[in-house]
Amino acid sequence: MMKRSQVDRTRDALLVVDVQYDFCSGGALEVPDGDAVVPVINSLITHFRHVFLTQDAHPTDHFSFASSHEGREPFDVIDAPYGKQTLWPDHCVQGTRGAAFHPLLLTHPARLIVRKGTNRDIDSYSAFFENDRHTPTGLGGALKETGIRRLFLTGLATDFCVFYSAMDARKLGFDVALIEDACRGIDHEGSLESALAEMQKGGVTTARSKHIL
Ligand code: VGL
Ligand code: ZN
Repeated sequence: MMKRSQVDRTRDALLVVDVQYDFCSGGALEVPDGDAVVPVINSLITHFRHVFLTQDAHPTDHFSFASSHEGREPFDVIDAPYGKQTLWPDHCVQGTRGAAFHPLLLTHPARLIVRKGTNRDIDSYSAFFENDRHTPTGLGGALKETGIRRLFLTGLATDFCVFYSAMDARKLGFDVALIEDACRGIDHEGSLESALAEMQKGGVTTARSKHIL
């Protein structure tokens, strides 16, 4: 638990991961209670000068879609050239409603929106590196050039895109705090519990929105 602390408007950034229709209720890859993060994130956004958003944005025939692999079902795991890849229902297809941000999310204060998963042949969970764990999205450089030292992480899903973003941010040398009430997980076969345990081991601290506001 973090001590009550004020946000440092110069060095802290809020990272809002994938708060899009398809991860919210009625979406193609619905995260249980996903919509609940929206009012929490909106109240946080006004306290930060530096707000960064990510947007999952796949082409129609994306490699991570079960529909791109004959005889495969969502949540099957296959061997990709870059390692294991979980297969998903078609989601966040570029230019569709499912890829749009939740309509109530305050997106306008964001200084940068990072699209990821745009390359057909490789998935991208992390806001920083594609799933080959190597190809950068550019966000790390943008944060460093902006003088950011600490990241507050919010969004969907805690056990996939938020988790990989948090771990990569630590690798890049940022301090990272997960805002628990501003995230929700998919929680497939224990993925939420193991993600939380790994983040803790990796030096990601946790906070609740009321403690940082
Ligand atoms: C995500 C699975 C596939 C996420 C994105 O935002 O956590 N999960 N694409
Ligand atoms: Zn995706």
